[in-house]
Amino acid sequence: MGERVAHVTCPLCEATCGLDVAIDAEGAVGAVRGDAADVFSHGYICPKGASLGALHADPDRLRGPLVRRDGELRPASWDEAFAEVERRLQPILAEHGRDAVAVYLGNPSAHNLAMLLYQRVLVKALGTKNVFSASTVDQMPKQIAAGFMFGHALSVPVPDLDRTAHLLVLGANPLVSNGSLMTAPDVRGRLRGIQARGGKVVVVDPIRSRTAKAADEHHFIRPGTDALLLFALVRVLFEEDLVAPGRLAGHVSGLAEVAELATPFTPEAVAGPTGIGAGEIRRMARELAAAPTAAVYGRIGTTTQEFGTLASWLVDVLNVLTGNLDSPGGAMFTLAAAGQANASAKPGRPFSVGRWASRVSGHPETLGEFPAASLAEEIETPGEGRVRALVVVAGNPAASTPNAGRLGAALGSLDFQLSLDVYVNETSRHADVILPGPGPLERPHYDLALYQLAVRNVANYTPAVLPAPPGMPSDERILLRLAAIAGGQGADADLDKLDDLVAADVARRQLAAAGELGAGRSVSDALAAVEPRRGVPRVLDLMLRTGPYGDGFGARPGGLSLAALEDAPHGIDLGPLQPRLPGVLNTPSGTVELAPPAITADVPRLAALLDRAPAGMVLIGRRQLRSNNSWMHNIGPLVGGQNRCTAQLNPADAAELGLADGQLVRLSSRTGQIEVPVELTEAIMPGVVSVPHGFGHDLPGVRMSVAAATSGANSNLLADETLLDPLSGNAVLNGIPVQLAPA
Ligand SMILES: Nc1nc2c(c(=O)[nH]1)N[C@H]1C(S)=C(S)[C@@H](COP(=O)(O)OP(=O)(O)OC[C@H]3O[C@@H](n4cnc5c(=O)[nH]c(N)nc54)[C@H](O)[C@@H]3O)O[C@H]1N2
Ligand SMILES: Nc1nc2c(c(=O)[nH]1)N[C@H]1C(S)=C(S)[C@@H](COP(=O)(O)OP(=O)(O)OC[C@H]3O[C@@H](n4cnc5c(=O)[nH]c(N)nc54)[C@H](O)[C@@H]3O)O[C@H]1N2
Ligand code: SF4
Ligand SMILES: [Mo]
Repeated sequence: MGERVAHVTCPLCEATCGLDVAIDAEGAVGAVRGDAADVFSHGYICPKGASLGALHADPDRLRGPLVRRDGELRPASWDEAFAEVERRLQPILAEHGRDAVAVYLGNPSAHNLAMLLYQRVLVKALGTKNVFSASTVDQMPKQIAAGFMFGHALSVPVPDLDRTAHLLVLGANPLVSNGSLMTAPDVRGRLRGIQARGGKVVVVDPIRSRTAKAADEHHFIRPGTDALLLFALVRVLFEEDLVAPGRLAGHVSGLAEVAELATPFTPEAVAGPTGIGAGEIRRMARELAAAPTAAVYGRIGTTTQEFGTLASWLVDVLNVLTGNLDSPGGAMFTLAAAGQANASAKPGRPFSVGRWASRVSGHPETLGEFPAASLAEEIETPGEGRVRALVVVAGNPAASTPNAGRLGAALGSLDFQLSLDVYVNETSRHADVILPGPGPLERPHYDLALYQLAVRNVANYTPAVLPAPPGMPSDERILLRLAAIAGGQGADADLDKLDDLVAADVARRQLAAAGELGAGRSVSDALAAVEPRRGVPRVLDLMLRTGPYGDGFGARPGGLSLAALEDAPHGIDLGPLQPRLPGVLNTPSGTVELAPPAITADVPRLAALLDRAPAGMVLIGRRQLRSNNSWMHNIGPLVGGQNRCTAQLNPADAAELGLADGQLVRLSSRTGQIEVPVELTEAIMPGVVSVPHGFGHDLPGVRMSVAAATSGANSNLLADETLLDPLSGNAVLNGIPVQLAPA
C-alpha cells in the first residue's frame, strides 16, 4: 500500500469530528487534519484529534497483555492472560457468588463501538448487582430527570444550536470540552451562528470561561445553586404570565404543581445564595420568554453537584414552560440512525429507580448501577456479598472518582482485579491482569451513543484504518471470551457461536422495536440479509437496517445500511432535528410529567439551601482543551503550556489568604489534601477555587513516562465520597468545601 488518507470519525470526545489521517507506505501515521468534506464537522478539529497519530505511536500504550507474576506486571500471551483470568475469577464466583465480582465501566467505553455493543454481554454473564460506571460522576442526574419527565433515561433533549435564537448555558464550557450531551462539532462556529442571526448566548458559570467570554452575557453563580436560579426563573414566568407551552399544552401534566413548588424561590430569595441579583434574574426570565426560539442547556456544572437532578429537571421545565421543548430552535430529541433507545415501537415499562439497593449504604440502583462513590465501601466492608474482585472496562476510577485515596487503597486489597486498559495507570497498576485493546485507528468506529444526542441527525462509519498488533483480538472478542469465562463456558469456548447468539439477540430485539419495518421478517431472514458480516459490523448493520432510516432489508429502497455508509466516507446527513412528541414519551400518563413525585420530593432539601449559611471556600473543577479526563497526559504534544494543574483563585481571596501567583497552596478537605501552584485570575468568582481533575500520575507502578513527569495532583483526593445527589447517586464534584493555606 502506498501513501493514503483515511477518513475517520474521531472517538476522543463527544463531538464526532471527521478527520483526514495520512498513513504512509509503512503504516506510520502522519498529519491528522479536519475533514472538510465531513457532513457534520466540515473540517473542524481540536488539538486532541490532531494527536491521534501521537496516541497511536505512544510507546507506553500497551500492545499486549500484562499478568502479575511474583508481584510484578509482566508481558504474557493472550492465551496465558485469559487462562489467568479464568484461574483467578472462577473460584471467587464459585465460593462467594456473583455479587463478589464488581464491574466499573469507564468513559471511553461509550466511545468504543465494540464495547457499546458487547460489554452488556460480559455484564450479563457476570450476573452481578455491583455495577458501577463513570455515569455517576457525570450525567446520571440528567438521565434520571429525563427518565421521570419523558419516560426514558436516554430521552435527553439537546439544544437545537443551529436554529436557536437564545441559548442559556449553565455549567458547561463547550468551547473547551467540545460539548457534552450535545453532539456538535465546532461549537464556537455554531455559537457565532446564533449571534450572526441576531440571537443571544448567556452563560452562567462560577468562572468566566472561554465559552462565557464568547457569549453575549455572563453571570457568576455560587457553585451548587443552579437549581435555585432555575426555580426563580420558573417563578418569574408564572408571576408575569409568561408561561406559554404552546403546542405542548396538550402533552404536559403537572403545570400547577410546578407553579406551587416555585413559590418560595423568588428572585429576591435566591439572589443571596446564588450571587445573581433579583433584577438580573427577572430580566433573564423575560428575555428567555420573549425570544422567538430558545434553549436552556446545563452540563457538568449542573449535574456533578449537590442538586444535580433538580437542576437537570428544571432545565427542561423551563424548556417546556417557554414552549421550546421539541420545537425547532428549542431543545429537541434527536432521532439517530441506529440504537436510538427511545425510538422503539414497543416501549418498555415506564422508568423507575431503586429496584434494588447497595449492600453497605442502601443506595438505590439507578439504571442498574450503584454510585461510583460507593465502590470503595463495597470492597472494604466485610460480610456476605463483599466485593472481592473488580473488572474495569476502560476506566480509571482511582483517578476519576471522589476520595480517590480511599478507593486506591481499596483496590490494593482486592483478591483479583482485571483491567481492560491501554495504559498502566492509577487504576490498572493494581490489576492482576491487564488486557489492552486496539487503538482508535485499529478498530471500526460508529458513534452509536453520541449520535443519539446530536444537534443534527447524522451517521458516519469508519472501518479500521490500520491492523491491530499481531495476535491482539478485537474488543468484542475480548469481551466475548471474558463473558464465556464468567458464564462458566471457559476461556476456550467457541466465540463464533457466542457471536452468533449476540447477533440473533440483536436481530430479535431490533425486529420487535422496528414495528412495521420489522413485521413479517424472521430473525433468520435478518441474519441472512447481513451475511457474511460478523462481529461489530454485523450487529451495526442489523441496527441500521431496522432503524428509523433503515432499508428494512429491501422493504424501504434507498434506506440506510452499513453498505450505504461504507460508500459515504464523509458521512450521511439525515437532516435537522424533527419534533418527536408525543411519540417519544413513555411516561405512565403519556404526557411530559413536569412534576414527577420522585423529583418533587427533593424540593424541600433545596428550599433549605435558601437559609444555609454560606460555606467558606469551595472547590470546583475545570476542563482544559488539550486534556481528556485522566488519560491523555502521556501524549507529548498535549501536555504542558496552558494545560497545567493549578488552583485558580481570585486575587481578592489570594490577598486575604496571603497567597501570591505561582506560590504553592495546600488545599485540604475532609478526605485529603493536595498541593498545587496558585494561578491568580479575575475570571473566577471570589470564594471559589478551581483545580482540573485527572492529574497526579506520579504514583508507584504507573507506566506512563510523560504523564508521570508532568506535575499536578489529583483533585479527587479532595472530593468527598459521602456527598451525593440523592436521587441519582451522582457524586458532588463541584462545590466541595475546602481550606486553603500556603504550603
Ligand atoms: N473532580 C472531577 N472528577 C471527575 C470529573 C470532573 O469534572 N471533576 N469528570 C468526571 C467525568 S465527566 C468522567 S466521564 C469521568 C471519567 O472517568 P473514567 O472513565 O473512570 O476515567 P478516564 O479518565 O476517562 O479513563 C479512561 C480509561 O480508559 C482507558 N482507555 C482509553 N481508551 C481506551 C481504549 O480504547 N480501550 C481500553 N481498553 N481502554 C481505554 C484509559 O487508559 C483510562 O485508563 O471522570 C469524572 N471525574
Ligand atoms: N478538552 C476536554 N474535553 C472534554 C473532556 C476533557 O477532559 N477535556 N471531558 C469530556 C467529558 S467526559 C465530559 S462529561 C464533557 C463535559 O463537558 P462540559 O460540561 O462542558 O465540561 P467543563 O468544561 O468541565 O465545563 C463545566 C463548567 O461548569 C462550571 N461549573 C462548576 N460548578 C458549577 C456550578 O455549580 N454551577 C454552574 N453553573 N457551573 C459550574 C465550571 O466552571 C466549568 O466551566 O467534556 C468532554 N470533553
Ligand atoms: S473536538 Fe473531540 S471529536 Fe473533534 S477532534 Fe477534538 S477530540 Fe476529536
Ligand atoms: Mo464525562
